[in-house]
Amino acid sequence: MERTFAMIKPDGVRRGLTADILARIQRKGYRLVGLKQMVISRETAENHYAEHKERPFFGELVEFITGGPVVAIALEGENAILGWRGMMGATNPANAAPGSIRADFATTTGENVTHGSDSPESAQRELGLFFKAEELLK
Ligand code: DAT
Ligand code: MG
Repeated sequence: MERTFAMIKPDGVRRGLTADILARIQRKGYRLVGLKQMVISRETAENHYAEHKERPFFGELVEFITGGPVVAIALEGENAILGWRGMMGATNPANAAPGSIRADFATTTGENVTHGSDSPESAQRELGLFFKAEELLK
């Protein structure tokens, strides 16, 4: 069993896609072990996306991700890290596999509806950044 951090980004929440995305996760068979709606602080956003600090889009990325409520999700399941990345599709929706969330719901890289940790190390770091231990099911 593996845990990963998933997020419905502000564009997804604003556009009313929360229920659809949660339904996909549940149909897949992942267990929701943490779930909350929140507005991300600038500090948490800069920490979450620290690997992109030097990229030209970093400022816009932080503005975007702090610009409205998100849904923070802790998922559990077999191979959940890669499995959830697969369900999301490629970062650029133009390259996302047909039927993936980003292919179905997004048109631009900057506003691509969902986030998912990309490795066991990222998953552990991001789950710790967004959830207190007592907010996660055992
Ligand atoms: P992913 O979200 O698929 O893990 P990433 O970690 O490379 O992708 O980038 C994080 C987010 O930053 C991505 O979801 C959207 C934004 N982003 C990435 N590359 C971008 C670009 N070239 N222009 C604008 N935004 C970009
Ligand atoms: Mg990433």
